Amino acid sequence: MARPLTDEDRAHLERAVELGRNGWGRVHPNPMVGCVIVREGEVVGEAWHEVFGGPHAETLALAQAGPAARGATAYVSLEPCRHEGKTPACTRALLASGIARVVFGAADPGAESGGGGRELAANGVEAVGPVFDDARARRLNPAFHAQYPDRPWLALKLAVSLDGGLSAGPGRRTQLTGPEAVEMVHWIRAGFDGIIVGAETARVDDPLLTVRGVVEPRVPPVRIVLDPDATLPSDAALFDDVERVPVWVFTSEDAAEGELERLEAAGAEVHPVARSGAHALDLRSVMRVCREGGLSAILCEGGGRLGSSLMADALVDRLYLFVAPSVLGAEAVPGFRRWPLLQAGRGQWVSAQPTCALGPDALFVLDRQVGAAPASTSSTSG
Ligand code: AOF
Ligand code: ZN
Repeated sequence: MARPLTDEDRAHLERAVELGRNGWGRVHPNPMVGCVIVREGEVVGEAWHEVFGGPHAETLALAQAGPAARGATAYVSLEPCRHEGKTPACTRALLASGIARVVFGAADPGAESGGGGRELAANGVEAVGPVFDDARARRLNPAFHAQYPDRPWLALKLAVSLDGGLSAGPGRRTQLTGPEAVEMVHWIRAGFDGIIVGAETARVDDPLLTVRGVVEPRVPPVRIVLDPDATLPSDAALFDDVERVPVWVFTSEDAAEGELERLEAAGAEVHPVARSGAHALDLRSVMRVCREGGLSAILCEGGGRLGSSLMADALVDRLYLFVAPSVLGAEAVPGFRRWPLLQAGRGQWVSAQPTCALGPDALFVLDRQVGAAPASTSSTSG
């Protein structure tokens, strides 16, 4: 019979979650997982899943603990796997070590990897979990738990002024946030396998969209541009290091053949999809192609029109909302253009992480509550 969790148990489990976060950008599409081993109140092992394909958190923590694992408690942020994947099953390693008790946070939903808790219990280990409900599990490893068949898990990054503006005026690049927020954006990018922008943003900002921060992603995210009329210039900065980091350009199926060839010659992988209206692409088709192309988590970085369309189509799972303490005034491009639609029951947003101060700016991380997504409506891009 499993004992109820103490405050100490919960603190060790939270520490395991915190350790797991060190895997951001490195373990994707695997989940981030941390493990703490405690014997008689003393921590004898602490580790995390460090890189995709590498040893799991439990294996590394057990190696640290050595013989001290016998009779100890292992706290793991995810249910220990029971399958032989790229690495041996963690349930086997835990059983072999003589661990007496395992407390795990989230359930592993995998058909083969899941069920480790039951297997441990059947073999005489006191197994406690899942301690976290589905909502907490999704907040920690959203793309891993979402696994949508027809689209990637999608986050939208927005930086707005106090009065909700994106830039000082149409076609004007406005740097709203400070260097701390910019550094955070590079950290966020590292955990995604694609970064998507509209053609207007690609033209006006001429961004690189590469990751240039403290975390070097295991696989650099693909740069994706939605460009219905195939107008992205061949000398766009995106193409500078296209050999290292791919560029995908989505155009409409009726874009001029010569322009598609020009973009391919510049180094782009071109994906023609159906239009939605005169100036937009069908976003669901774009998402399907991304998913089929192996992207399980993508980050949209603008512009306002694309972000609003993704919101209107209920395709946004997470918002990274940066708010800068400036006022842009009446000429500003509004960040929340079509957001009133959300107020008609189109989604509830809940805080996924504590709000954080980044120099003068604030970052809110909000997740759409599962089950709050309505059917798709219109699509546009820009
Ligand atoms: C754990 N501990 O640290 C992680 C787990 O291909 P593999 O062998 O690396 O297995 C990947 C799967 O294992 C992954 O999809 C998830 O179900 C689980 N991840 N499990 O016990 C860990 N990273
Ligand atoms: Zn494992």
